[in-house]
Amino acid sequence: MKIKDIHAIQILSSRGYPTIRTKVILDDDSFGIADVPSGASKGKNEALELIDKDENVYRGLSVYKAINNINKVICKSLKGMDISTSLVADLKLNSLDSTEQKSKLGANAILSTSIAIAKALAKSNKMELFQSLDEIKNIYSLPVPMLNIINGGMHASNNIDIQEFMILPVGADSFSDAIRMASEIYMSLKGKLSSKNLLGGVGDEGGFAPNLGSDEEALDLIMDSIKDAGYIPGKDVLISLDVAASSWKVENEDLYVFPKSKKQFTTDELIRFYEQLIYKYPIFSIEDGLDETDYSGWIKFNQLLKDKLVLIGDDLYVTNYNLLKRGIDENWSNGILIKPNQIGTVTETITTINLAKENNFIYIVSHRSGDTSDSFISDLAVAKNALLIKAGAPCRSERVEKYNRLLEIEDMYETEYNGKKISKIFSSFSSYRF
Ligand code: 2PG
Ligand code: MG
Repeated sequence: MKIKDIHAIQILSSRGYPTIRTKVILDDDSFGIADVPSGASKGKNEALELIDKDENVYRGLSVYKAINNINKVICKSLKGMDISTSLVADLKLNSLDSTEQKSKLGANAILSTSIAIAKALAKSNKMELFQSLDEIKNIYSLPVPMLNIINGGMHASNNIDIQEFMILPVGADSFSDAIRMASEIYMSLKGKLSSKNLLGGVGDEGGFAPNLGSDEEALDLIMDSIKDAGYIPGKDVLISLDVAASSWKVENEDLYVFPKSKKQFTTDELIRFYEQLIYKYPIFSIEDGLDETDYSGWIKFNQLLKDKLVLIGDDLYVTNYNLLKRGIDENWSNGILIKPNQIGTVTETITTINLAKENNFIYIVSHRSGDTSDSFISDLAVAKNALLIKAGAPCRSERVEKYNRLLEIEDMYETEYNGKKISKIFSSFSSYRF
C-alpha cells in the first residue's frame, strides 16, 4: 500500500486553541483523519508540541510551523512510500525528525500523521481501527471508564488544588452500564451543587468546577452523590485522583505548596496526607502524587502504599519507554498513564504499553485537557486491553466522543469483520482492591 497524499490544516481544540487535523490518503483511496490534543499540565520530558509563539497570531498559540512541516517536509518524504504497517511509517517519521523530543518537526505534526496513517491502514485492510492496531487476538476487553467529575488545579479557575476527581463504576456489568452509572452520579452531583448554589460552569474536562471549603469537601460531595444515585462507594464505585503534583513542587527544596490554598507539605507529609485520604475514601489510584523528578519520594511512596493503592505516573513517565524502564528497575510506581501525544507516534505508544504490560503495571489510556472529537484513544485502549480509560466527564463532546466510540465497539460483540469474529469481555475489576 502506498501513500498518495498527506494534508494538514489548523483547527481548534476544546479550549479554543489551535491544533492540527491531518488527512492521509492511500493509493486505494482509503483515508484516515486525525486531530491531535494538547495538555495544560505538561511533563518536562514530553515530546515537544511545536507552537508558533507569534504573539500577533492567536496570541502566540497557532501551529502553522508544524502544519507546514506536514504539508511540505513529511508529505514530500512519505508520498509514494510503501507502508504495510504503522511501524514502517513511524520509523520514517522519526528518522525525518531525528531529535529526542521531536522538536524539529513537532510531536503534534508527527503524531497527527502517525494516527492518520494508522486509521487509513485500518480502512484499507477493511478492519476496525482497534483490530488493526493489534491483530493477534479476537477477544477484546473494554476498559473501565474513569470519569473526571470535579475539576480543579490547572484545569479550572476555582479554589480546588487537586486537578481531577474521578469516579470508576467498577460494579457495572458492561461498559454501557458503567456509563449509565457515571451519568447518574454526575447528575446527582449537579443537583447537589445546584441546591448549594455552587453550580458555576464546568472545567476543561467537563467536570464541575465549584469553589469549595477544601479539597476534601469535593471528595465528600462525590461520596454523597454516589450514595444518592443508589450506589455503594467502595463496592460499585471507586474514586481516583490526579493531583498533578509536579505543579506544586518548589524547586531544590523538600517542599510542596498547594497553589490555591497555599498549604505546605514536605514529601513525607504529602505521602502521609495521601495515606489518610485512602483510609477515609475508597481511592483506587492517585496519579502524579509527587513531582516528576522526586524519584526518592516516589520510591518511598511506592514502598509504603503499593499494596493499597495504584500509583500512576503521568508527568513521571510521559509515555516514554526509557523512563518507564527506569521506573520499573528503581520501583518508582506500579502504574502508568498513556498519552500518545507525550511520545509522538502510534508505534512508540504501543511499545511503552507493551513494556508496562510485561511488568504487570496498571496502564491507563488517557485524553488531554485540551482535546478534540478524535476518538483514537478509545480504539487504542481496546486494542491493548487496557484496564482503564481516562477521558473526562460524561459531558462535553470531545470527552463523550471517546465514551461513545466505546459504546459503539461494545455493540460489535459477535460481529464478523473481514471474516474475523470479534468477541469482547468487559474488564470488570471490582475484586481488584475491595
Ligand atoms: C493529565 C491530563 C489529562 P493535561 O494531567 O492527566 O487529564 O491533563 O492534558 O492538562 O496534562
Ligand atoms: Mg495527569
